[in-house]
Amino acid sequence: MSAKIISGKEVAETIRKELKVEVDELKEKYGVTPGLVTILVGENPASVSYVTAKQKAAHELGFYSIQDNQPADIAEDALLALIEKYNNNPAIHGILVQLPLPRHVNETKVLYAINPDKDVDGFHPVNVGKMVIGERCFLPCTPHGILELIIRSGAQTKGAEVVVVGRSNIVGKPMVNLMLQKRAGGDATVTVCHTSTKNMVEHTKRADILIVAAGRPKVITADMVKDGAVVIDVGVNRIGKTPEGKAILCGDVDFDAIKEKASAITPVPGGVGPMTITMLMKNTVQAAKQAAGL
Ligand code: L34
Repeated sequence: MSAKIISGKEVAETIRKELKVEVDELKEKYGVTPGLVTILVGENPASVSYVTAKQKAAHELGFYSIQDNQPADIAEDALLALIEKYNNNPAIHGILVQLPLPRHVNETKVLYAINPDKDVDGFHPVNVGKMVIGERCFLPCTPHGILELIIRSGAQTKGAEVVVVGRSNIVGKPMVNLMLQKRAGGDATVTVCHTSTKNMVEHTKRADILIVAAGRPKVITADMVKDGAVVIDVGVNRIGKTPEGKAILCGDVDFDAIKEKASAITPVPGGVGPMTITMLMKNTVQAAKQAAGL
C-alpha cells in the first residue's frame, strides 16, 4: 500500500484563500487591517527563511506588516523595550519573536513581555495555560496546523492511540495537550516519547497517529511504524546544499520507506511547515478582530 500524501501546502493555500476573503471584508466593512510584526534577532539561515515566508504570506493577505531585524548582540533590555513599543502600537495586532534567540537573551523573559492579546504564537504562559484547560486562546502555530491536517485527513482521533515524539515547548508539549482535549480532533489516548524513553519502538508501533518532532533527520524508520498509521513529520532538517547553494531538507521520518506502510503521511518540505505559517496568519486575523471588539 502506498500512503496518501497529506499536502500541507495545498491545505495551507485553501485556508489562506478563506482568510483573504475575511481580511478583505474586515478592511471594507470595519476599516480594520490586521497588523503583524516579526522580530528576527541575528541571521540564522533557517530563521531568515521562515520569517521571510511569514512576511510574504502577510503581504499576500494584505496585512500591515513589519519585518524588524535586530543584531545578534542586541541587549536583552533593548529587545524588551522593542516589544513594549509594539505592545503599545494599536496598528500591530500580532507580535512574533522568531526562536531560537541568542544565548545571552532569556527567552522566557522575552515571551512574558509580549502582551497576551498580541501573542499570535501562543507562547505566553497565559495562552499556554488557557490552552491546557481548553479555553479559547491563541493556539501555537505548528501544533494548530498539525491538528488542522489531521482533521482534514479524515483520521479518527477519538479513542485513537496518538504517539508524539518530542517534548519541546513549541511542538511536543502543546501537541500532547491538544490531542487530549475532549472535542473534535482530540479525545485521543496520548503517549509522549523523548530522549530518555526506553524502547521507543514499543510505543511508536502502537500509534494510529504518529507525530514526530524530534529535530533529528530520519530517526523514525519503517520498522517503528504500524501498518496503516497516519504519520505527521514535523522535522525540517537541513542536511546539505545543492550545487546551486539551496538547502537540502529532510524530515524526522524515513519518508520513502514509511510511505509504503502508512495510510497517510506528510512530506518535507510541503507538509507541516506551510501550515505553521498559515496558522500564524489565522491567529493574527483573530487578534485584529478581538482588538476591534468583533
Ligand atoms: N516564535 N519561532 C517562533 N514561532 C514559530 O512558529 C517558530 N517556528 C519554528 C522555529 N521557530 C519559531 C517556525 O516558524 C519552526 N518554524 C517553521 C516555519 C516554517 C517552516 C518550517 C518551520 C516552513 O515553511 N518550512 C518549509 C520549508 C522552508 C525552507 O525551505 O526552509 C516546508 O515546506 O516545510
